[in-house]
Amino acid sequence: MKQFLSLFAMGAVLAKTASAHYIFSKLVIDGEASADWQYIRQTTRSENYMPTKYSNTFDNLTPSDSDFRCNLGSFSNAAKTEVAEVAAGDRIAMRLFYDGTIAHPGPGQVYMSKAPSGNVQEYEGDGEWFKIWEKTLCNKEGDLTKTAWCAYGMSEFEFQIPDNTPAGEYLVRAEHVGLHGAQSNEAEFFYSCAQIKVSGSGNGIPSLTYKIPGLYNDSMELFNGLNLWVNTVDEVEVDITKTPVGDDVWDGSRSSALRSSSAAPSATPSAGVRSSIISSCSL
Ligand SMILES: [Cu+2]
Repeated sequence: MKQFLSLFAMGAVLAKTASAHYIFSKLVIDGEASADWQYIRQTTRSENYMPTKYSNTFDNLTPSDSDFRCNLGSFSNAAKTEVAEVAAGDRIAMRLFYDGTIAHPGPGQVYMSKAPSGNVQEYEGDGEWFKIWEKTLCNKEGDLTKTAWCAYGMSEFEFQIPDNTPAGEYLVRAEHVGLHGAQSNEAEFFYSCAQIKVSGSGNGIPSLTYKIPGLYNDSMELFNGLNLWVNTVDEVEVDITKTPVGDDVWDGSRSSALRSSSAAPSATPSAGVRSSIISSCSL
């Protein structure tokens, strides 16, 4: 009976791995992985590893919804999700459920957002987000449908909390976007949020911030129109630059220069412009 059960459990794991889908569930601090959902808000989806898409959706969830912040229903689990203590400058990682690996081509990024009240367990993520990590094309001669992308094959995203990050409680949102269905508006977004408390005496100010939802829309060719089997690497790079994926990451400084494409009096010009483009898909 025991053997039967373990074979059954193995089969379940294999079935999930075979779906090629994934979600970040573990936080890694000092090389030690947490339990699943200990520090990362668990989604309430029945199949938690399924992607969020603009069309042909699962659970009716799209990147235009407020649950695009930390995944469907996850705010209902915020209070029971622990808050990990880290210092500004620490390197940490967010690791995939079932020790899966990323099996889709596309960029990976990590965003942070400070809980205005000081308590991240009560924070819905409706404030300002800034980007601290980005991986796009690492091997431009490689296969655009696979290994050309840095994140392809990764089992975790490892990143540094910028040195000058002000102390406080934050959501940390890791995201991978599979672009293999972008030609039919079916880019796949995989993401979830950790809850952390940053210590230190940092006084940096992120130079470019975004709202979620709002930072992406399906007028962006990268997510809707790009065809990895047809387009050239140069075309992919142009499409990247027209989205937040192409924006510089915040390095922790107080006065990092705004990107030329978003040079304007407001601190968040491109986010504002982006959120004014109304998605044509609002399933
Ligand atoms: Cu997929």
